[in-house]
Amino acid sequence: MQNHTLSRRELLVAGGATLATMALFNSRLAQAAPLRQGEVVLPWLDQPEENPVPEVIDNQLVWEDVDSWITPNDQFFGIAHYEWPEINAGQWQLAIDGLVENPLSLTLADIKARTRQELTYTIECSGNTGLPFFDGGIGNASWAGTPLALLLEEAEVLKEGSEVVFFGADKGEETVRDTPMVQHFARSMSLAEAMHPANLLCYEMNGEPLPARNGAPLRLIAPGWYGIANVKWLERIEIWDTRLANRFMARDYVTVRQGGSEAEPVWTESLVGRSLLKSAPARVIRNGDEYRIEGAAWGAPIRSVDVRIDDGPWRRAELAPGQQSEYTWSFWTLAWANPTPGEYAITTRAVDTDGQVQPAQDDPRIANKITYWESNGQITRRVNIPA
Ligand SMILES: Nc1nc2c(c(=O)[nH]1)N[C@H]1C(S)=C(S)[C@@H](COP(=O)(O)O)O[C@H]1N2
Ligand SMILES: [Mo]
Repeated sequence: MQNHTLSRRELLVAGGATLATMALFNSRLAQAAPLRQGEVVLPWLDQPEENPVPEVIDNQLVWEDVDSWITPNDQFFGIAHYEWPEINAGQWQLAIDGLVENPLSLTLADIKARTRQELTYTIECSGNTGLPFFDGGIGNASWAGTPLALLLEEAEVLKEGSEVVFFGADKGEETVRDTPMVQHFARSMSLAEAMHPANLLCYEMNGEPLPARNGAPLRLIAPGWYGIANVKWLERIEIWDTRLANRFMARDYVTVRQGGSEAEPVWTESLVGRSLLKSAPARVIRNGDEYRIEGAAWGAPIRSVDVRIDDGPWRRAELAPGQQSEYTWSFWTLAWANPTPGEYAITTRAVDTDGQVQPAQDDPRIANKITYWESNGQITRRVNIPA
């Protein structure tokens, strides 16, 4: 594990804040701390299946190992649909063109010379917990880069420009209506969405140069969105007057539901985009006869988290003290006094600041879903309390 003293970077961030905020931030890090003397983690009985697609999903988070609010880079998951490009940052340039008055071509040094902004954001793959081998597609990092909005302003988007299309350097073959073609990974969002001041063109992760796995030399960081929107290995940003309709906008990352009735089913297909309210038990910790359940909640600003053991009552967990951030997971704890030995099922549900409750597995939003993306239903994990 990394040590938990504040990094120089975090101190720089905190430098602008008040001392009180800083103390809160500090205590929040302290809350998600390594085990104390005599404490042991009980491994979950239900473990994810072996990953059949290691070339796509890399380095999943191991929930039992989560002991810091910031996920260290070497524990951060990575996704690549086509390939894992290794880009020579010295030769690399970012093009911003299409429906703009002033097309730009920028080196990494050009981008680093522009306004620097930092943001802590929890990124989750929309497929996470939707497949039996995939529950570690999430991590929380401090990202640094330059605001996307400033570069779009610099490029002077023409008035007919309405959509911002992000292209990665990674490419692969797709067959569309019987025509094989080579396509780059790409996603788009509306100009209004792209102009959100929190969006970053990011070159740094947790105070280190952005790792190759996570999109070096430059990636989009789009807080409030699922992972899919955060295009890595960025090469080109084009302004269009229409939506992108490629594999990642129109075929995959489309949630299909069957609603209506048996006699008259109504099918819907909707684009996966903004993140959804979610929580998960992370681990059960034993210290002598004392146990506690730790976990995380994310996807929306969190008001509270409830935990249920077997079919017992929902009990309110204690949120880790500190800044409530719109874009990061919140850690929580529930004390579990003297459970009798045996097997238990632990379920959690998050409530956001608007009072929305994370859906149960039998909620139609989850139960009607045919596809695996956006699986934000309540998660149950099983643990054995030893005799
Ligand atoms: N260029 C590119 N960007 C990409 C992807 C990709 O395959 N290629 N995968 C996306 C998906 S599905 C997710 S969940 C996030 C994961 O970000 P990470 O690999 O840094 O964890 O990257 C997104 N950005
Ligand atoms: Mo993803």
